Amino acid sequence: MNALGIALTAMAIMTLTLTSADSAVKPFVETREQRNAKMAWWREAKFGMFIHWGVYSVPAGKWEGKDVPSVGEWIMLHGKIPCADYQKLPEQFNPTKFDAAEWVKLAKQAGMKYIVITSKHHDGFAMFHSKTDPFNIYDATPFKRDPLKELAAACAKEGIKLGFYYSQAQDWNHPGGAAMAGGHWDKAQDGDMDKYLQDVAVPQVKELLTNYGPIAVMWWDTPADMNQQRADMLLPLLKLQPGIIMNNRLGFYDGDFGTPEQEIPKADSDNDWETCMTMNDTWGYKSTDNNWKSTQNLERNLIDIVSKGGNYLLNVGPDSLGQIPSPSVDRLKAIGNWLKTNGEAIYGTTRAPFTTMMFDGRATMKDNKLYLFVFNWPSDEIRLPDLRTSLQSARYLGINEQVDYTELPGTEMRASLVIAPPSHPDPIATVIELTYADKPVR
Ligand code: JFZ
Repeated sequence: MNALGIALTAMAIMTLTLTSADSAVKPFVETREQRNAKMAWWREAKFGMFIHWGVYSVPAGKWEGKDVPSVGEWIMLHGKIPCADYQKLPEQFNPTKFDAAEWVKLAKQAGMKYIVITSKHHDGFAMFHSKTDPFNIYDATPFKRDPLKELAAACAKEGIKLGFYYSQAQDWNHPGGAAMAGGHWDKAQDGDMDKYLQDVAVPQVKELLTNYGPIAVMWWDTPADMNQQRADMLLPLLKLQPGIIMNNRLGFYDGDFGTPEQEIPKADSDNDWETCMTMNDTWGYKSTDNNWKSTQNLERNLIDIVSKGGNYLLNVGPDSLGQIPSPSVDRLKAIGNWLKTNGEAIYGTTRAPFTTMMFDGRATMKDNKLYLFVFNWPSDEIRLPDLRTSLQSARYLGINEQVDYTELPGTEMRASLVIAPPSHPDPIATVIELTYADKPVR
């Protein structure tokens, strides 16, 4: 098996542990009401921007002229790059095109309600002005700016929630930091993990939760070698941000939401979850990766996820100048455009009252409304299962046409519905809003 194969196997094993509701312990004591209040904005939001940005955007997938077969942000491990060599990269990192306001505007234009950005990935390089350690974008680069400060200000201005990704356990550039998929390869990495946590992770998370205003999400990652005692060093820091929610990758403890990665779970569940996904095949920028998913695919993923009760955290990987790749920008703008007319059927909705669809599409609901998303129309008509309430009206959200529908007589209040195709279906999904007398349940 090659390096990528090994990494993929390791990831497949991790999927099992990170997406299943295992025996993890609840990290917080809270009532159902407190939890619902805390999760309310996130459940309403549905769609967020993930940003993987770090000094790995400088090599951008290539080391000594050769392609390193891995995702961009894992280049140090898969290239077995010595710490001393990797630590020279920041000298070349000067993202003068970085514009926090532009990124936040793009997220907003895409219809995204929150941003989660890598504050420190597994390479140990802090993307903020950390007083803990000079291996950071302010002290170690010619850039001399703190992008997270700028992003926090721009988010506050535009009403976008901000979350931080922080690789708490895996750190290849600090002695004692954990490493997965092959372990350590440089003597400089030898050290004590508890000491690393005490000297690096704890003070840095404290900085992140103190110096950047309101932080909505803490997005931990790869809990290699974490145990209760280690998690307990970090968990209390969340008290610095009342109302903050965290994912399920701290280790030992359960999180507020699950993190299926690059996949949309099949089963519906009442738990909160967020699918994170790339638009091409890498999280961190890679100059050679042009395997972009289509707008239709990304948009239908959002619909699929929301219809199953989840959130979609869609990734961008800015380059070493601080630019979001233009194929990502184009797709985000197209998605936002579609959401302008169809967003009502997405934001603040919950999963559909039925799981088996009788047509090629999905459904969501909100109060007394049911939203149908028809991906592909059959030549004749689509049908809906019986619901325990009566239909009052039907309209298309995105197309200017009357819905041609017939209610089939059923028992009282249990009519099923037949809808004829519109003359101009939407290639992403034709959205129909059905208004009922009551909450549409089966
Ligand atoms: C992790 C990181 O290693 C990766 O670089 C990226 O940041 C991604 C969002 O998260 O990768 C993982 C973590 C968990 C699984 C797979 C990849 N998993 O549970 O399958």
